This record gives sequence, structure tokens and C-alpha cells, in this order.
Amino acid sequence: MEDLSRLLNDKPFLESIMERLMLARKFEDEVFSLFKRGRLHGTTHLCVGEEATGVGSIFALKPQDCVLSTHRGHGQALAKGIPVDVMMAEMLGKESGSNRGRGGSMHISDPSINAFGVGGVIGASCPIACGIALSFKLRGENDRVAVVFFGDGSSNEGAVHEAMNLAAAWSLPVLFICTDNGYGMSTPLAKAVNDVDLTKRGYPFGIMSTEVDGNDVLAVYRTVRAARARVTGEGKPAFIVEHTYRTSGHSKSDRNLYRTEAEISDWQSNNPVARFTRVMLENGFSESDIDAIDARTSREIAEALAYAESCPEPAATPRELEAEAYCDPADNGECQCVR
Ligand SMILES: Cc1ncc(C[n+]2csc(CCOP(=O)(O)OP(=O)(O)O)c2C)c(N)n1
Ligand SMILES: [Mg+2]
Repeated sequence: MEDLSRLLNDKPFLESIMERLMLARKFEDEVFSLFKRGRLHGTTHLCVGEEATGVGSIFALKPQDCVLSTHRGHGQALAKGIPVDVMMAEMLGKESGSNRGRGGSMHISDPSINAFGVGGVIGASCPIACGIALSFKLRGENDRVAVVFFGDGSSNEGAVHEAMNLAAAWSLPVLFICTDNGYGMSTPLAKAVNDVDLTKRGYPFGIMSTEVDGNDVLAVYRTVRAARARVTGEGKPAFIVEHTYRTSGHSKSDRNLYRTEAEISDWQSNNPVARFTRVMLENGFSESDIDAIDARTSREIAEALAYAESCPEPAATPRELEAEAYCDPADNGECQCVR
């Protein structure tokens, strides 16, 4: 496993991790504020409290690795490198968004940088990851991995088990990552499964499985890096369970009736941004260094929002354009085509 003291001495690396953690947190704060003001189309799922899983994991990958994220995927998309202004434009349904304003929160993607986003069907990305990994294998692209995130609730989906079986049977370079935040909507993991040790899900398939404190960004980074090296070295899948917690609600409306205030505030004090701030302060950074990253990321979010607000609404759909093509100019603008 990567030497921790070497990482702790790598100041630019630590700074870039903090920058992404803060960007993810602030992006979500802004999204929540937009949501409350009725500015977003569709729904959204925030990953406040879980930022270290997406950032730590994706920092450990290589750019050529393909990432399939979850419905709670803003942090994962930012970590993979989708620009924050493009993401904000997508949230506001603008033409300049990552999906030309048609995807929204759950579908943010950019295949040109191997960020494949996700559909809303939980667990369904796992078989897709197998397809991507199979293409790597058939093309002899041995230094590429398909990385798929799914939640603890999704771990019970048949598609996840089928994909694990296929990846193991065909020796596919898939890295399965379960972000275990303890709940699937309002159902605690212990009520949904007989054994909460999800690492055992890899055992029947002979998949190397491990777990990590998902709120410790450097532990996540080191674990994923080691797993990635094994996947590419052995040409076999691996499975990691990252234990974390979402301090935000499940989705747009959540009265938190299934959990206590004390539980939420316990995890808030253990949140990955605060924890990593302490690590940085113990390793050569000053309060003002942290404040500078804080100010820079706040500025970036404000600029992203201003950019997204200024962008045009999506252009006409192909269907609308087709209808327009049938318009008769002689109608003098009185044509009845549907817009
Ligand atoms: C196949 C399918 N079943 C049910 C749902 C509804 N649903 C959306 S999110 C969710 C909970 C998922 O829990 P988990 O996998 O733990 O992810 P988390 O929301 O905690 O990040 C469910 C059941 C869905 N989107 N797809
Ligand atoms: Mg969950």
C-alpha cells in the first residue's frame, strides 16, 4: 500500500484533494439552495458527508479508467474532472450543461473523460461496468479499469450479484465500490440484510474484498490504489466497501424520521472535510492556507453559478425542428407547428 508519510509530505497533492472535497461540499450547498427556491428540474440526491468516498477513490484512478457513478454522484463527477460550471449549467437545465441540459442531477456525464454517469435504476451500472471491462480485455488495454459505485441498499439488487459473478467468471477488470452510508432511503442496512458485513458479498465469487473508513480520504485513496493495482496486475475484479454517512437527507424531501439528531450530529463532527482539515493542519499547512482554499472554492462556485445563469436554455429538440421543417413560409407565421 502507498506510503502514508510520502503522501503527507506531498503538499500539492493534499491541497488538490482538499480543493475537490470543498468544491463537492459547496456545490451541493448551492444545489440545495437552488432546489429550495424551485430553480431545479427533477430531483437531486446530495452526498454531503460522503465526499471522501468519491474524491479519495477517483484520485486513486488513472484518467483512462471509466467511472460509473450512483444517483448520488455529484462528488464523483467533480472528482473525475467534469468542470464545476458545466455541472452547474446541467443542474439548471442549460444547453451548455454536461448533457446539454437534458440529463440533470442524476445523469451528469462526460464520456470524453471516461465519466459515464449513471441511470436512475440502482445497481444497473454494475453489468454495464462489466461490458466496459470486457471491451478493455478484448482490446488488450491492460492498464484500464471499469469502476462502478453503488450503495449499501443497491447491494441487494440482483444486477449487482450477476455482475460480480460475470466479472469473476470472465476475469474482468472491474472495481466494485460500495458506498455504505448505512441507509437505503429510510431503511437502515441492518433491517435490509441479515449480515451487515457487505465485504462478504464478494466471497462467493472469489472476489478480493476489503473495507475502509470512507470518511478518511487518504485511507480511501490508499485502499483504492492498492485494489486498482491488483485488478490490473491480476486481470481480476475487486470489491471495496467504503463506510460513510450522508448528513444530508435522502432526496428533495426528508424529514429524517428514521434517524436521530444525535446520530446526524455525531457524523457531522466526523465529516470528511473537517477531518482532512485536521490532517492538513498537522502536516505543514496553516489556518490561512486552508482559508485560501476555502475562499478560492467559494469563488469558483459563485462563478459557476453566474456562468450557468447566463447560459441559454436548450435549443429545440429534433422533433421540434422536424415539425418546423414542415412549416409553410406562406403561412406568414400562422403555422400550427408544435413547439
Ligand atoms: C431498481 C430500483 N429500485 C428502487 C429504486 C428507488 N431508489 C432510489 S434510491 C434508493 C435507495 C438506494 O440506497 P443505496 O443504494 O444505499 O444508496 P444511497 O441512496 O444510500 O446513496 C432506492 C430504493 C430505484 N431507483 N431503482
Ligand atoms: Mg445507502
